[in-house]
Amino acid sequence: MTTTSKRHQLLIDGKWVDALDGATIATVNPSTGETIADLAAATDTDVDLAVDAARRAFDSGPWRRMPAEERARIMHRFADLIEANADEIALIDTTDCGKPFAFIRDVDLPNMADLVRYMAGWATKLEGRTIPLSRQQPNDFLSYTRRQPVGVVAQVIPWNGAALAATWKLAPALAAGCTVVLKPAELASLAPIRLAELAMEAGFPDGVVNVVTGTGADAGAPLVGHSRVDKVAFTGSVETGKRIVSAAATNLTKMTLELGGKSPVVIYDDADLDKAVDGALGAVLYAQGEACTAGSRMYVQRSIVEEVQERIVAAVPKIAIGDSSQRDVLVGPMISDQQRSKVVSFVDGALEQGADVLVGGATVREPGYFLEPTVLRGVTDTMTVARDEIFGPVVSVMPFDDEAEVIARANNTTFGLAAGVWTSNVGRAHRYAEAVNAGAVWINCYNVFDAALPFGGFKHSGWGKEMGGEALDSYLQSKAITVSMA
Ligand code: TXE
Repeated sequence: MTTTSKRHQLLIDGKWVDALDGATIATVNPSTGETIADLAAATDTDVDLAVDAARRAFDSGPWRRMPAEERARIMHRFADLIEANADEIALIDTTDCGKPFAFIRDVDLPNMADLVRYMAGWATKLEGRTIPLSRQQPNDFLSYTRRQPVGVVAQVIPWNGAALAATWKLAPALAAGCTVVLKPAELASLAPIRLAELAMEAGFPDGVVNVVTGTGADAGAPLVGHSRVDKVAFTGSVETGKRIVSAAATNLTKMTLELGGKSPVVIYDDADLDKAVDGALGAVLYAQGEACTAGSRMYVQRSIVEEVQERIVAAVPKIAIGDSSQRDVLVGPMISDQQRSKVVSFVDGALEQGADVLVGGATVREPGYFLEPTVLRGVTDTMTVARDEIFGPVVSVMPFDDEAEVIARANNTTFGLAAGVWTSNVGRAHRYAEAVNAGAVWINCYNVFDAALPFGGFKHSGWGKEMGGEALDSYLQSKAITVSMA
């Protein structure tokens, strides 16, 4: 523990408390390797208390019963507080998870405030329908639907962009009238904790937002398998996602999942190459590749491969790598030494299989967990580096010849989260968008997110959506009510 260490607690029923057994885990700044705080390490008994608090707040508390306008007003106050504390939240998050400050402050924070306000707007518009019964006279029965919150929600989030992940989860759940137990990742819990403090300040009633920090095994597993939880919302790896689906199956808990990706980015020979090369590098290097949308397969039309590679070789050394809290840094550290080793092993594996490094590849600046942006060539679609999620600043440049071929190769993956294409041919761009199996498609751009735009994957990339009206649907259930008018 350093002198700057701080000890953080669990939020249960509106109070900040230690774990019952007093256990803590250290959290580290990946830019320096230094311990920056100690987190309360929850276990099943703490999780029980948090779920009980959320249960009480849902079953008998004021949250779901208050007029929707009041719920919206508290959410608007929360959004105001997020905005007022944006610099601080961004600094906490970058120091904890290594995502560059500029991306968190200038991209994530505005989106977070927008999303809380967008969802606050929905709180007053959760309308049902009146449905005429098809075999009855119009005046025999009146049938209508009401939309009601699903109940207590367990939300388990990862470490990459923890402030954003927490907000994507909290905002729709709260707007719907659910109560929440949030389990941040053990590697990056500080920004979610700060957000929870702001939520309390905004005036959410006790027990509506609860936070249990701790490991996946000790805090996450008992939470997602809990019999008094009505829905689980998870973002993280496919492996953990599958484990959570199995754990929740016993109670038939409802589930949404935002899992990994292996997103293809296609550059046609008619693309504006200044924008395309910049955009395609940004697609994979955003947050040093620790992003679920990372465009780690770059398909380049054969006639321009040489030129694109020359541009990449010229561009990559100019990218600022360093301490993620510095405003001009674009590539920060990997979250941990273990994550960096995992990414390096993808590169080593590709080299053993016959690929070579076009540019980058070195680990840099000990003691932080830095890795140079790394561009590979000579990669084939069957190599592990082209098939598995890397979650690091590594991309493979792969030539293609024609449209049918590149669409088939883009879709030759178990994932389906995102896809990009750069071309000046409008028809070709829309044909790609139609054919590619991905929940988000970006044409001549990448990683454009908006509070109103649903985001979520096909295939092994997940179930359900974040943001947009569709995110709200998974926190609501509709009830059909029929009245005899006889
Ligand atoms: O993820 P996990 P990890 C990928 C990425 C990374 C790898 C491992 O490739 O290298 O996953 O990262 C909680 N029950 N992604 O181990 O395990 C855990 O505490 C309930 C991609 O950090 O998925 C954390 O809060 N919860 C991904 C959260 O799950 C459990 C983002 C995510 O951890 C649990 C993150 C359990 N049994 C990693 N086990 C993306 N694409 O966005 C763990 N957790």
